[in-house]
Amino acid sequence: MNLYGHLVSPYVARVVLAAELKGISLEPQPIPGGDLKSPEFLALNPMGKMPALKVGDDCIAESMVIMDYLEEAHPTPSLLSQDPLLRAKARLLGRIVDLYVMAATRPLFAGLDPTKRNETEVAAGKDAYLKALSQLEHFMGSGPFALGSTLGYADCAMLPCLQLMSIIASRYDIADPYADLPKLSAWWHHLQSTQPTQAFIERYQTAVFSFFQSRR
Ligand SMILES: N[C@@H](CCC(=O)N[C@@H](CS)C(=O)NCC(=O)O)C(=O)O
Repeated sequence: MNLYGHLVSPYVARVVLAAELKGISLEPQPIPGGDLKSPEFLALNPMGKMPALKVGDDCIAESMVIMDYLEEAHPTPSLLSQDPLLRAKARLLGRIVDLYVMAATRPLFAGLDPTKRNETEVAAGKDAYLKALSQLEHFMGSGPFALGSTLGYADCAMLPCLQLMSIIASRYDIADPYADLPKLSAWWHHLQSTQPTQAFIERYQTAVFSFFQSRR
């Protein structure tokens, strides 16, 4: 298997973390053709986005689908509960992150460049981000991980996206996005103080900071 993409993408990073928890070494490889829109890469993945997972002669896209593939192709250790409702909740938390936390906050990414900042859109983006976090909080379990006592699928789906968004939010004076969200707050503190997530958080932070540095 080959995972194409760069760790700075939270969608790539969640797959890397899920693979690590399964004991599979899946380090991101350079994009074929050197670019997401190169003919070589588009022939493999016409979505033109990272990650893409090459399996034999085939290739699949979409990070949560790739996580589901890893779960089914390498069932042990499982990152999902045996309980169908908890499995659904794990996917729901990932879906909320993708559809609401990440998608609704595009203006915050765009606004990092002050010349492109639209204050009205940024204000709406901040509101959408905080609202989506409270929706996520609603569906989380009682801890210490996203859905109980085991680090799993939901934690992988959430962690890099929320970490990246909190770094970006800090540029907009949101010092603690989880201040009024006790479950998310406890979850974030727990992941920072336990392995293997502590090491992963440090690794991901390094990738994000060096990406920002390279854009200066
Ligand atoms: N829904 C996709 C999102 C992937 C995505 O948007 N990746 C970004 C990098 S963080 C990308 O490749 N963007 C390039 C583009 O949209 O042209 C997934 O979960 O894999």
